[in-house]
Amino acid sequence: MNKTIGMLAHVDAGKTTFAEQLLYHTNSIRSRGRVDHRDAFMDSHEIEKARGITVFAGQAVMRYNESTYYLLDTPGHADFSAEMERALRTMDYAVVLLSAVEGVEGHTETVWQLIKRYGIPAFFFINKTDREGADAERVSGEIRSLLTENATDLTDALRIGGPGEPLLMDDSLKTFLAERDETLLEAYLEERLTSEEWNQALIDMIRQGRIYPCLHGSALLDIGISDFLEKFDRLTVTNYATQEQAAGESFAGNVYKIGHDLSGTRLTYIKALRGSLGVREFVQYAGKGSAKDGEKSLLEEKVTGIRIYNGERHAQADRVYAGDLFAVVGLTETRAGTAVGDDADEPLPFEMTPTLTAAVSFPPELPVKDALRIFRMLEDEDPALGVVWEEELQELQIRVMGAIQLEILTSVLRERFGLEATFGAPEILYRETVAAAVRGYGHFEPLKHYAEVHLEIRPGERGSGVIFADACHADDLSVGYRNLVGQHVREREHHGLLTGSPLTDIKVTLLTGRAHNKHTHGGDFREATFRALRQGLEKAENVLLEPCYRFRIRAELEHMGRIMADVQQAHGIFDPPETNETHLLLTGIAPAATFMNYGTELASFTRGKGLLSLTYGGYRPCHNAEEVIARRGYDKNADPLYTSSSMFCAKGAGYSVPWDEAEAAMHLL
Ligand SMILES: Nc1nc2c(ncn2[C@@H]2O[C@H](COP(=O)(O)OP(=O)(O)OP(=O)(O)O)[C@@H](O)[C@H]2O)c(=O)[nH]1
Ligand SMILES: [Mg+2]
Repeated sequence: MNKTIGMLAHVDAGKTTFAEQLLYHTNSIRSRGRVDHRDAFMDSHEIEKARGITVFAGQAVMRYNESTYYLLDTPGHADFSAEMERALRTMDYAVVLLSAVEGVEGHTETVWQLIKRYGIPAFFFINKTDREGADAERVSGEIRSLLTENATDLTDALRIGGPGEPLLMDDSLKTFLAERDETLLEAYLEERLTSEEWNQALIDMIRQGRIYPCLHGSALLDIGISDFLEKFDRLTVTNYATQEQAAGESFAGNVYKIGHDLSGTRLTYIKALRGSLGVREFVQYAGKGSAKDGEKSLLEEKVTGIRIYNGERHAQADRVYAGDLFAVVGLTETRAGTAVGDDADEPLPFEMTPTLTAAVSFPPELPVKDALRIFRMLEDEDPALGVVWEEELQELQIRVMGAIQLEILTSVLRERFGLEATFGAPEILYRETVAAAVRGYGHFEPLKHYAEVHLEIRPGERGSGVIFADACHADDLSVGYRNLVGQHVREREHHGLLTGSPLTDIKVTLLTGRAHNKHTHGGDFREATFRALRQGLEKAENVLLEPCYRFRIRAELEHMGRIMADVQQAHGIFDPPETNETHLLLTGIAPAATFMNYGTELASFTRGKGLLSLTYGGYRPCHNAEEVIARRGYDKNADPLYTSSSMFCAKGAGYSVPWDEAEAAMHLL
């Protein structure tokens, strides 16, 4: 049986140490490395060793009893949440680690929300029971009161019998299960279930996410690890087709990561969900352009190699099957988070999205195209990086989650590419949209050029980005030119008028346009489209948007007043607070700008007991738009990329018409 499992937790809970133990216990590695000694198998990158933290979701393979396990270790730092989320989505079962001293922490809550979002069954492991102040029972109580009522400790309540014999449950565990299942309750009261049947009920309830088993021990001192392994192995099942069955089915899988090996070979990491895939076979998937164009352009490419990664090393495979986790060579346009194969389901969009932007500086002697090539490669691996090259400003920008991510990027650039880059202070990534529909007109006609474009710009749904539609009559403009307008609308993120931030959540419709059969040249429609867009914005009510976080705050009741006042002060909004005798749960939405560092403040006045978990909450109208606009000092009339005026031609010479007169001068009505 193939099972993909992974470790998730707040930073430093012991994920990597725990993974190391599992590998050692299954004879997958000969000696136990240690994070503190810089020789942990899963923290194989230099940067990870040097800092003692996990940055990249590493993977390893182990065999235990009848099963093959693909083991994923994930980063615990919030700045690397996107990497964590990519790994999480491929897991059949998740293992959430907590420290028996610190208990549930802010990021544990974030991890937990994602586990629920993707419906992944999970186990808890309360680690570090060797430390002073450790209290597994208290932490298991915290899990129940803060995360899920359906968690139960199996360390003592479930005993391992002999090999092949069922696990033995004590009465408290049976009651716990029976309380959560009516048919089980009846059977329990009538005492008609065998041990095997109880085992099966437990397995099913875990798999359905109705029960979350909890175990405890010390990864560092190897306490409770073999117990965890045996119980975990017996209580988890997957139903991937057998190799014989899979061989007869068509292939489908999810891409969970893009990487490059040391020689620069592009790797597509795939989790196979159905069927099988062999070297030299072709796979079908939606190409890179698809996301931008809104329509699917299907690509078919040949698999030239398959690798099973285990730490830094890999083994070649000729064929892989449903449930396998592997890297494929030969695919050029795959993207993390998308499906490959025949009619595979498109996975959910990612939840973790950067809210900051930073400018990149690199040595002037490095040609821009070389710098761009490197950043495009990194963006290929981490699409959240959103690399933007502002040609006219000669500025490279990226999107990031936080300052630690920038530090790591600096090291990655130095070690992998020998590039000494520095980053400007990360700033909030604002965006702009329009409040109501407007029409924009653009005309471009210097001597021997010609293009005219009429657009409608209307507000779209939040989170929809920029959508293009073509409503132009075929008699007005040939399909080639109409497509060209669409391409220019989508080819880059367009600047808004207020701050020059990217436009979003708008629908741009081509109403009509005109070309000249002699004078229209390449580039003319780009000019006319950009001018039409800009002319429309001049007339529109422009709205500045800011990124927000969805927050969850857990704290003791006594802090309720202070916390609610703080949220209001930060221009956040909250749902009705939920309370029990001791604790408060407050959820809501707050601007990233005012709330991103609230965790530190909360920790200080709650003496470390208050928990803040932040996930991306989308864009909303900016709470201090005027202030931001003034601070940015963007001059809409001096943007080298855009102008809202149009060009007309008279007596053999082109002349410019300002936006507020251009509409009347258009050739088409
Ligand atoms: N006392 C004690 N220390 C532990 C235990 N498990 C891990 N540690 C220590 O805790 C620190 C963090 O351990 P890691 O395994 O790197 O934690 P992690 O969750 O992988 O951390 P990130 O990958 O950075 O999120 C290291 O110094 C470990 O030696 C344990 O059971 N007991
Ligand atoms: Mg780690």
